[in-house]
Amino acid sequence: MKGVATFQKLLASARHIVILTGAGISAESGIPTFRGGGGLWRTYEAQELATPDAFRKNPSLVWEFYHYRREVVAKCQPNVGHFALAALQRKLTLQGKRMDVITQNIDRLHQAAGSTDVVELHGSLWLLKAVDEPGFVEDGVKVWEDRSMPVAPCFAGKCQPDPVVRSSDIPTSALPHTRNGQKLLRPAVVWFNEGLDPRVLTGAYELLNACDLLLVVGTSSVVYPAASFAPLVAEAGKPVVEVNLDPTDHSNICRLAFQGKAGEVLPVLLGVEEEVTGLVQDWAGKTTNTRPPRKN
Ligand code: BJW
Repeated sequence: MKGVATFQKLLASARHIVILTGAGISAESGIPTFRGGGGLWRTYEAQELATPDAFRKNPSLVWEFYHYRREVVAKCQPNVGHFALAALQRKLTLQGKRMDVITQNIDRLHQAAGSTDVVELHGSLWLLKAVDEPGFVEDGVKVWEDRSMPVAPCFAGKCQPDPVVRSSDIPTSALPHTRNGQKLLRPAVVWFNEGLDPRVLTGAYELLNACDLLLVVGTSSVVYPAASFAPLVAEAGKPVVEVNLDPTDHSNICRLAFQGKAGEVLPVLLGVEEEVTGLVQDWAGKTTNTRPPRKN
């Protein structure tokens, strides 16, 4: 792959590397991207449903969309691309360097692969919050990661992507509510026309200002504010490198742009092929040991 040696020189001289990821890194895990083929659910594009207006108009439809995605993501595993980033973070930390992952994804597959302190710009599919209120649902001590399936009985058998189905019109009272039943809950993700959590965004800018190398993986770089991150770093005179299946609007501001699947490019580019093999084997061992016994 042309440019690998140049990238590895940049990597070797960097003290603080930031990785910005988008839906493309999870594509090889089987999670559809937003703007590629397969981004439609029923006949809707994500942009039509991922808005506070859409939720206000039809909370049942928007919840069905997110519940379907919870079902898809729950069955997915981190892929080689996620493992390569986790392996690099571990390796750099041992060398006394720093690496941070800022992701636009809500699937938590970076964390599943072993990445730590991941900045989730757009929230998480596994957290819930009350409508029009700050903060997440907690269990009294900490934020509650809710992976229950279905998250409410009303969704059982209802969230299929079949384009003939429009909305199941589930009564709002049956949708997920706070324990006292008073407040309607929603997925704790950031929709279009909603501000990002200011603490999360400030944290991301601090990392971008401090880093000396930005690697952008699997994002079309069209959704703001994340779309402004690469230009910000490039304008500061620091190298930006892209890994994407296709060229993007930002390829021209990148010092290097690698075209290909993240799972194929990253292990070689980051020089972590051996470590990735180890992490994949560990994962396979863990999932084999924890798989419930088959019923037959
Ligand atoms: C592979 C691969 C493989 C495939 N290997 N690569 C300034 C200018 C213009 C507009 C705005 C602006 N500032 C704000 C806005 C409005 C809006 C916005 O950006 N609109 C644009 C569409 C123009 N932004 C907002 O509303 C944000 N809020 C905000 O800024 O608040 C202040 C404000 C409010 C109102 C007005 C003005 C200011 C919030 C944005 C929230 C985005 N939320 C979503 C949904 C999250 C929950 C959910 O998942 O349902 O986040 S939208 C969706 O897009 C999701 C993603 O995180 C995000 C980015 O998509 P991503 O990850 O890039 O995916 P794709 O599909 O686009 O690209 C995948 C890429 O992977 C492709 O390039 C493939 O080639 C590649 N790929 N397979 C490597 N194997």
